[in-house]
Parts: sequence; C-alpha cells; structure tokens
Amino acid sequence: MKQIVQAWRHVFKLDPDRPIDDQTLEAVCSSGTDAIMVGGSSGVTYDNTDCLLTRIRKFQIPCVLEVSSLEAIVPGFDLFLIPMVLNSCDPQWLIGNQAKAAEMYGEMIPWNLLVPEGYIVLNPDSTVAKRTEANTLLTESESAAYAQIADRMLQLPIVYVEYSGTFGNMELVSAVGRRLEHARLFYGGGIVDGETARLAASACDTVVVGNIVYSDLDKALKTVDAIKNRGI
Ligand code: 1GP
Repeated sequence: MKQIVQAWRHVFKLDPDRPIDDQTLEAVCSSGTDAIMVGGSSGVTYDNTDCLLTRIRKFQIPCVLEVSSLEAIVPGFDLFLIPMVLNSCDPQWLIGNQAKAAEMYGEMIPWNLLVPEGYIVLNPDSTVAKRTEANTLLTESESAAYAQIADRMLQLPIVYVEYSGTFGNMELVSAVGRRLEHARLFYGGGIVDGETARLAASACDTVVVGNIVYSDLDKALKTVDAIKNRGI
C-alpha cells in the first residue's frame, strides 16, 4: 500500500476544519487527482476528521491522513503520513510528538501504514511555520543539505518542501530535488492555477494543492488538468 505514494503526481489536501459542500467535495474527489490528503495546521479534531473521511469514502479515491494532532488520529485511512519538521527549532516537531504517540498508542499503531515525511517549512507567515517554530531562513544549499540528510541518512520516503499559502522559490525546490536519490519530493504552497501547477510539477515529483479548493474550485480543478493531462 505504501508504494502508491510513488505514483502520485497531484494531490489535493483538504482541511477538516474548513467547511466544504457536497458538490465541491464530489468535484475534487472525481477530478482525476491521485489522492486526497486530509490534514491541517489548526482546529483539527477527531470529529471533524472522522466526518470528512466518511464523506470522502463515498468516492473511489485513495485517502490518507496527515497526522498533525494526537487527538485526531482516526482509523480507516489508507495511509498515515507522519510529518517530521526537519527545520523546526523545537525537537517535539521532529521526534517528540511521534514518541508521545508511540507511548500513548503503542501496540495499536498500524506501523505498516505509516509513511514519514521530512518537512522543510519555508514560508515564515504560514501557520505551520509559526506553530512548529521553523527556521524559514534556510538558503537553497542549506535546504538541499537538509533534504540530503532526510534521504540518505534518515531514509525518509518523502521530502516535503512546504510554502503553505505562498508560491515558493522553484529554483530552491529543484535544487532540493537534485540532491534526492530515493525520496519522493512533495511540494505545496500557493498553487492557484494551471500555470503555477505546471511550474511546480517541473521542479518536484508530487504537487500538493490546498487553499485554492476553498476559494476558486474551477482554478483548483485546472491544476489537475495541467499536471495529469499534459504528461508533465
Ligand atoms: C499546505 O502544502 C499545502 O500544507 C498546500 O498549500 O494551501 O498554499 O495550496 P496551499
């Protein structure tokens, strides 16, 4: 099951804390995207996560939970993505919360369904950067070095360059990608139309699209078309 991640080119990330009507959800789940990632930086609870999962399950699309809160780990997802924020100044976001989860849930953890992600968080204004106290001042070569450690030393299957809320520096993203031998490179942040999706897709392996779903559905759907139907 973990291998499905390797085939993803486009993913929509849906936030359990943000309302989404049935029509929009159907359009997103039937868009041709490769998977739905459920996750958010604040306000994620067991109930709103469970509710969103139930609604997504009406559609034939892989659905994974990106775990950001110990209280909101809902069983029944296809995979559980476990962020490790590599450039956080607080070790709880690198390993502390994960250890707490192991202590709390121990035997119940479906280890074969966990996929760790090495996050490099680069937009200082994003909620995730503030919450995790990320050092967002990393240069291109510093970011690439973090990625190399994640790939070659920690052997993480995913490195995720996260600019949540703003379109990032694609030269930096490409530089990160060049340093990876095995890990898949996810990019997310500020993808708002076909053009930004195309640019990101040429710098990374998997493009993650979030906010635009909630503000302009048509443009969100064009991001799928730009990547999946043009062979990028
Ligand atoms: C957020 O990387 C995702 O975690 C997507 O970012 O919401 O800016 O599209 P946006």
